[in-house]
Formats: sequence, C-alpha cells, structure tokens
Amino acid sequence: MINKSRLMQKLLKEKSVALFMHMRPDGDTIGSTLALSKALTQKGIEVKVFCSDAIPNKFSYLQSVETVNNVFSGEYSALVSVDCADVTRLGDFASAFASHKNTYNVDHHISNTKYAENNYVENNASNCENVYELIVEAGLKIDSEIANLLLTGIVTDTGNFAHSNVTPKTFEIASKLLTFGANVNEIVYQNFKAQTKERAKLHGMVTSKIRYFLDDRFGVITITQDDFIKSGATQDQTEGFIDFLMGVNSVEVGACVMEIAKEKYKISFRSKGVDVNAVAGTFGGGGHTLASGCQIHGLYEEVIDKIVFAISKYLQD
Ligand SMILES: [Mn+2]
Repeated sequence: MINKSRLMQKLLKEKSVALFMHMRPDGDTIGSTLALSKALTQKGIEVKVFCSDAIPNKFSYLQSVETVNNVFSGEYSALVSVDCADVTRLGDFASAFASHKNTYNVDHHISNTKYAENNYVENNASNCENVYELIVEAGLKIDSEIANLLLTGIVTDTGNFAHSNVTPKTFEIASKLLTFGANVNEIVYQNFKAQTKERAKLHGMVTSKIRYFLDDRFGVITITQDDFIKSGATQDQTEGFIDFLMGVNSVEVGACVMEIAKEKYKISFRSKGVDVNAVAGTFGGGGHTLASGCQIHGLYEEVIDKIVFAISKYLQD
C-alpha cells in the first residue's frame, strides 16, 4: 500500500493519465473519478476519463460527465482505476488496465484485491472522501464543480448520510464541500427524489411481490425482464428499491434479485448486521460488510434457494 502523500507525489509527476470508473457507474465512482481528473488538470497533466457503460441521465446536473468516454483509446503514462474493488469492475477496459506497467488503484472497498502497481485503499464510507483527502494533501484547488462531484459520491454511497458507514469525518468533509460551493439541495433531489413515471411504476410492481424467508428476517425483491418491459423502466433505475425493503422492521438482510439475462441474476445484498460481504463471497462476489453483490446463474427458484441457504448460515438465533 502506498500512502496519501507518496501517491499524490507520484501521480502529479505523470504526463498523461487515463482514469477509469467502474461498470454500471454510480454516484461515487462518477464523482471520485471526475473530481480527481479535474484536480489533476490543474497541474497541466493530460487526463481522459473512461467508463465502459453510459453515465445515467440523472447525473447530467454535473457538467463534467460530458467528458467521459465509452471507447478506450490513446497512450498514457499511467492508468488509474477509481472506486473499483477488483480489476473486472473496469468492464471492457479490464485487460487494457491489467497489461499496463504503471497503474494506480484508488478505492474504499474492504474487498479490494490490490490489483494495481500503486494501491491506495482506505475504508471510508465513500471513495469521494478518499479523493477529497488526496486533493487536499496535494494542495490542489476545490472549485464548485469538484465540490458537487465529491458531495454526489458522499451522498449516494451513504444513502444520504443514513447508512451505518457514516463517520464524523463524512460530515466534516461534506461541510467543507458546502463552503466550496456544493449544491446539496440539487444533489439530494437528483439522487433521492427525482424519478421517471416508469420507475415509479416498476417500484410499485416489485414492492407488491416482496418475498420473505427465515421468519421474515430475510426479504427479497425480485425484478424480472418482464417487469422491465411492462413498466418501461431500465436497470439503472432500480437504485433505492432495496432501501425500501430494509425499512420493513422484521428484515435483517435484504436482497434485490434482478434478472439481467435468461437464467442470469444480479443480486444486491443489504444488511442491518450480518456480514453480507462474506455471503456474496460464497458466490464469487463481494463489497462491504453491510452492502454487497454477486451474480448467480440458474433457474430463479434455485437461485432463491441458494441465497436463502447462504443467509441462513450467517443469521444469528
Ligand atoms: Mn463507492
């Protein structure tokens, strides 16, 4: 592991840097990647930002999302992955990253596999807190756009300051970002309130068929391809569904089981205490202690049996 000051000393000596978000980008990877890239340009470093998937429309209040590229090209003295627990999170760009000689990994997931030459992994609530500290460490300037980017990641990865990963430092950094011009009202509205009619419809459809297991301690939201077709909503509009499930008072562990292709399910776990990083790990996934994910192939009822069994082994009596 490299420390904060060493990392920034090295990074600021680079001539050209390509930064990578993770696939299916969320607020934290978008915010931390673009904030770091904008900060690096202050030192005259040539930067380009890549993401293998499109940036969801709701982030268009951040002007710099327009600079993100979907196709990788060019030669760079360094490649930087941001908010990616392992190299496969880079999607289409994983092999380009793995084969480059000079790579950096800036992340906050405890499951991070330290896959780069220079690994900076600090277990803060959001990766935007890490990037804030790196920018401050390097004496770079935080303008209102960088402040909005960083606050976006903090707000989204903490569920609007409501998850148990929040620390006093989370609030301290958020407070600083307000003084640098972050618009908290706009950020919270865009990430937690604004939705399309299609999403509102999908939400109603899937919450009406929530399933409960293990004495109602484990709840499951299922979203099928058919649900997407009937509602007109898209996969990236399902964020927040699992938070609704976690509001059910008997539920200690929640799962959102999303059919992403025939007999292929993407599972997100959320927990009030059980180590769901370990649960996801049994299926080749991972994440955080209280929020994790994995993919499982198979028939729907078999997938449900598998996750119910896995959760039952971790639930205390
Ligand atoms: Mn994150």
